[in-house]
Amino acid sequence: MSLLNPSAAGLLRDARRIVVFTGAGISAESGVPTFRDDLTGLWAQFDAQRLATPEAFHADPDLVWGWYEWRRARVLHTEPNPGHLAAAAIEARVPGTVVITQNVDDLHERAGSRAPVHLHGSLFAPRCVAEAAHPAPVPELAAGVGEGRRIPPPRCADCGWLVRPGVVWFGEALPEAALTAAVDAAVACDLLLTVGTSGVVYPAAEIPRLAARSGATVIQVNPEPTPLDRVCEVNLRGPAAEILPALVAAAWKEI
Ligand code: BV8
Repeated sequence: MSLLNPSAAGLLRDARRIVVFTGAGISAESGVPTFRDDLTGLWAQFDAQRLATPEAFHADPDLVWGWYEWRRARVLHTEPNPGHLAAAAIEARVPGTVVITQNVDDLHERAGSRAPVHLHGSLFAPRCVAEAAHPAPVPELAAGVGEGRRIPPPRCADCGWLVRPGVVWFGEALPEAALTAAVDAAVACDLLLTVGTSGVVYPAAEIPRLAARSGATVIQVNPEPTPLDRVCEVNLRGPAAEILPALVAAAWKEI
């Protein structure tokens, strides 16, 4: 049942078990393109969804590794924005808050979030193609990576196979521990903030829906409507870097 004129700040202030669920939109104002932003330069001719697959990597490892290194370079040259900082502020204020992200950047960590749950892996966790148990060192960025170029991936020091990005590609299973932690947090929470996601990639997109089914209140922060509108109690239309800090200030300034 919708609360009449719910006060999002009041909902946040009164919540005891909070999940902050984020997608590429929370990193947009740090200058990191969202997953659906048109790709530029060398990647302009490709569709992200087709590049983010094992098939694409096996067909052209240098192209796909070059794309991920280009993305990693962009993340290294940017900073967390007030949206990431607000998520960390909620964590600091409400013990037990869980940040769950679909993003592969490290901006939540750099904003102070203790242990974000990475449903789709990380740009900073390369690993052996053959053996997930063979983590690989994060390499130095190759010369010219910023312009977007093909870069041959390194080789695994343990077995000599190619090293791949430590992300979850389309058609790959999510890391079991991360998915279990996300599901447990969604079922247990009383408030879930879904921030900057199109809510169309599964099974991650199921998390806000699961929280709603489990009785939590869901608040969405996104400039655009998404399929998650229908499970949200409150839709805050606008950019995360503006809305989230204002929400946190309103929630706890009122005390
Ligand atoms: C799997 C890592 C099975 C890589 C990514 C039903 C159930 C299960 C699976 C499926 C299913 N139906 C279809 C599938 C298959 C597929 C899928 O969901 N396809 C979609 C396209 C329909 N799912 C999979 O393949 C998953 N695996 O199911 O495996 C399996 C099981 C067992 C054994 C073997 C196999 C794996 C999916 C993971 C793919 N990897 N990322 C990389 O980053 O390169 S997904 C990638 O896209 C992101 O991580 C994210 O999760 C997803 C969507 O991106 P968003 O974060 O939402 O970003 P997006 O650009 O879409 O939207 C940005 C939003 O921000 C917008 O709404 C915009 O309005 C908003 N915004 C913009 N600016 C701002 C803002 N918001 C706030 N402030 C702003 N300033």
